[in-house]
Amino acid sequence: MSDASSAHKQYTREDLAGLRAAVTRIVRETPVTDLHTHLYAPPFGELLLYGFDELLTYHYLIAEVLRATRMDAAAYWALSKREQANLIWKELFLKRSPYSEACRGVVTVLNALGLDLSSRDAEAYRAHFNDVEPSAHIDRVMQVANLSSVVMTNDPFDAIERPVWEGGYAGDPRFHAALRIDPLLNDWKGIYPRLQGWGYEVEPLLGAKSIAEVRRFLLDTIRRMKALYMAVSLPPEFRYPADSMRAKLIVDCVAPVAAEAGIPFAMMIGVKRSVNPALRLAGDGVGLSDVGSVERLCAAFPNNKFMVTMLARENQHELTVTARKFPNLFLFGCWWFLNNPSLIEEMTRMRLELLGTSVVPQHSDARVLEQVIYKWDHSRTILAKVLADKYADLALAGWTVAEDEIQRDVSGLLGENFWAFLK
Ligand code: RAT
Ligand code: ZN
Repeated sequence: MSDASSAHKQYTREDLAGLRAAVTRIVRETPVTDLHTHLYAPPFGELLLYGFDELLTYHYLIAEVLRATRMDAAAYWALSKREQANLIWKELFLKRSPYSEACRGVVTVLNALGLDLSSRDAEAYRAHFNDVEPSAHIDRVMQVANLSSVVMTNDPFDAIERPVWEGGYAGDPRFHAALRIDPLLNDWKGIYPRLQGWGYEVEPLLGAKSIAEVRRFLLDTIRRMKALYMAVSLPPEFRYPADSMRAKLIVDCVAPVAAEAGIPFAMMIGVKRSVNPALRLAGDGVGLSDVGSVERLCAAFPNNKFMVTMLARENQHELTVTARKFPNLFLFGCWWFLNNPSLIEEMTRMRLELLGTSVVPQHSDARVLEQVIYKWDHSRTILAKVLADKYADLALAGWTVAEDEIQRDVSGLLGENFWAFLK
């Protein structure tokens, strides 16, 4: 940590190497709020995934092994989890070099946890996680990754989650909640009978009474979860305005509730679900989305806050320009297929150039606990590189850059900007 004197250290064009070293150190040492993950606090039981077999069977790696081997997906799913992990280890780490981003992630994690990579011994790696106690393991992993807290993805329709919330879950300061409403917005026909079953008087056609009841359901759930935001993933065809049940639900229910509760509505746009259903979770694809719809929503609901990330690289420039026009639009993360070094660097550079400090450049989307180690390690390296270039450009332009100013900016980019947007 910097001491009081170094906090005020000033860098000019005479010491660009010192400036770069300071940026790198500060980006490494600043704790992160990870604003979108699929990790869960211990009371959610089996929803919290961790350990070697889970790391190896990440759906990103499933897609890669099925491609590398051209094996039948059904044959893969017939294997036990342990056999799947062993297959992936053999095919993607032993028979080939693991330089894809998802493979390299496993290497970074094993290395950071002190395992001997030269042995390439899957059994030894597996054994490392055998007797971990989940809560202590979470502490250790968060410490290695330097995270202060993570945001979960909480589905009120999930059969495992629901009883935890209903059973008076006490909360855990390491984990915040986010109310995920994909089923509501993407499958109204399947969902309204369940709302009816829970005592909400909704009808298929969404009249005035139903609208009030969906709002009541959302508000009840936000309050119970203490959700920081509501979120949905949307297909490339998502349009606003539109003559669809989804658009009606957003306009009549989600937006008013978000405004009333004072929380943002996060839209993750551009996923084509199940383009290859045989791959299950690994079978989703990407498509070009409509930034104009985001623009129109931000304009139509100036008192609402929107968080947006888009999946297609080709949407990023237009989306970033749109964020310049709407202070109620907050961009976050390099989502899923964009979470690769070349694309993270391109996007981060562009966002810092167009949006200055007002963005959160990354989230982990970790599905397995230890993944936060590699996702943040790899992203911090890129953020430090891009930021160092930006400060060096400033110093060359004649600005002096103070270390405490760098710290302020990095704290914002790694989480404080998100907390400020929530206020
Ligand atoms: O990034 C992923 O792992 C995807 O499978 C999804 O979880 C996506 O991030 C989502 O939240 O829908
Ligand atoms: Zn996700």
